[in-house]
Amino acid sequence: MTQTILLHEYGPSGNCYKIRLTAALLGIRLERRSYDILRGETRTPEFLATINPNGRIPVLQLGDRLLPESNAACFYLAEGTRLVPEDRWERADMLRWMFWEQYHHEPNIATLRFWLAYLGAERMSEAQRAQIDGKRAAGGAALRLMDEHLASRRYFVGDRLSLADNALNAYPQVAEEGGFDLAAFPAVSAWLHQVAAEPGHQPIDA
Ligand SMILES: N[C@@H](CCC(=O)N[C@@H](CS)C(=O)NCC(=O)O)C(=O)O
Repeated sequence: MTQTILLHEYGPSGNCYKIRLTAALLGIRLERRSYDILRGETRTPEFLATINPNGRIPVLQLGDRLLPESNAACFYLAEGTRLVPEDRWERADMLRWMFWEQYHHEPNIATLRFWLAYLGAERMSEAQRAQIDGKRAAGGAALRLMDEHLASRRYFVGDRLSLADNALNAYPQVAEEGGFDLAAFPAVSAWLHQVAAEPGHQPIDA
């Protein structure tokens, strides 16, 4: 790809990291533009009108085309590469894990991390405080399901790294910031180390 690819992002976000990780593993260069979500920089009229009407990062930009949603952006970068299985069933299975990540994993593990480690007790609303226990239980269930899946496999899909591993690799790296103890999930911990050893891999806080 010769065209400049710009990532609109917030550095600590795991959703943004997934895209940086995909690019790093594939040797794709990304330009980066940062927004402070704690200061509402993705909610300004200008951002909503010109970058993403949904008021969130990440957004991948190529020329005047804009692609929100982390997993769609990863797929754009990786289609036709070793990170997307050639086998039709495995490709669908990869998507299954990426959809699962967005519905069962990220809304619990990432949200709790954001509330506890970034928003902090003073800025948390009553409604958010009331959801902490539920998110901790649901995030623990998601990590347990991953742990059971990985107990007998090296990768989420087939026998090689795919976008499913990328998508699920972000938030477990920092799950302890959300109060999750990774020691309880040994297969997830081993898989995190294994993915971290992939050539080109960068940690979330690089
Ligand atoms: N489903 C979206 C989630 C995007 C998202 O929730 N982004 C958060 C940061 S990780 C955000 O921009 N929050 C700022 C806000 O909601 O104002 C994706 O996967 O990209």
